[in-house]
Amino acid sequence: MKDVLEKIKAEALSVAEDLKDLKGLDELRVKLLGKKGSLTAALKSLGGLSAEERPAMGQMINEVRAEIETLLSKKQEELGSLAMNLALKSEKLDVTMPGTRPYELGKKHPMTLVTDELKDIFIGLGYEVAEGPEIEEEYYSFDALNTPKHHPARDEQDTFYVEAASPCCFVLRTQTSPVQVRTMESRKPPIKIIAPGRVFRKDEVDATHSPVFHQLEGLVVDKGITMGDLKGALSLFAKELFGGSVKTRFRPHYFPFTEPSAEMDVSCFACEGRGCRICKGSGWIELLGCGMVHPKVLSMSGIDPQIYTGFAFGMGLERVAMQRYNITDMRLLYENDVRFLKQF
Ligand code: 2NL
Repeated sequence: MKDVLEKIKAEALSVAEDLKDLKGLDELRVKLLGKKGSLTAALKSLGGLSAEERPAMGQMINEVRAEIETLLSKKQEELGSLAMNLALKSEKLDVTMPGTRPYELGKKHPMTLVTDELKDIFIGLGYEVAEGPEIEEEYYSFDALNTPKHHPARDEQDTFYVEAASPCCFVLRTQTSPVQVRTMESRKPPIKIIAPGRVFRKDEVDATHSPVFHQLEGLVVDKGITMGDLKGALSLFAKELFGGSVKTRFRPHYFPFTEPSAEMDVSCFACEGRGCRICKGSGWIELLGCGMVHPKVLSMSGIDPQIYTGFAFGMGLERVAMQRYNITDMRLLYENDVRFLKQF
């Protein structure tokens, strides 16, 4: 009996020594202490002993059981912390590591920036934004704007004509005015709109010209609109764009679609009117063309010039962008060089 117990103990020790995981430990526990385990078998065999031998042997078995239980629980602790350490190592997550790179965020093009800025200013002054086609009927581009057939602005030298198997002739619009003509045709005054968009002219590319550029025009038509409203609205716009201390002046000019017509200058933002390189010493920078809508233009679009009057204006957006961001060559705006674009 004693030998059997020694053997069980020795086996327990040697197997426990080599245990790698908790599963093996459970198997060992069943093998030794389980219902069919070796120690239980030893306990059962007590029945075959004499009454004198039994208590001593019983005590011995209990001692061995206690020893084995201590051994197993120690082993359980060891294996448990080993498993925990392994898990901690393999499932370690460093939250301070840089993440996977997201898509690089783009930037707005300087043309988009100025267009948005101007739109915001005019929306703030109560204007609606209108849009229209870039390929436009000759009628809306010229006739409806009091620019008759013989007018130099219709010269094929100045405009792209689009050949089309159609009764009317199409051109690439040279200004966004056709958008406003279409608005006058389709609605009754009061009309208060701006039309930003892409326009086309047969210009050679250089530092200040491009055959494709952008314009923003505006149109206000209502009863009793005067040149005073024009000057007030456009001076307010200039102050919003360049700051409250900017001055404006209106010089007489000629446009076929407005009468009277003017060009508006703003006092130079760089030298505040003293005269510098940017304003070429004059203290003023030309910003836009404007005027009172020609009565013929109103009546051609179905608005009675005896009842309604209006003013209109137009400006090149590339020029505004170049002034705003101190860009000296217009071509930079179209080349899409990321080194240039990421500065804005
Ligand atoms: C400029 C000048 C201008 C207009 C555009 C306009 C539109 C209608 C009727 C009358 Cl529907 N006028 N537009 C008026 C004056 C000037 O543009 O220098 N643009 C780049």
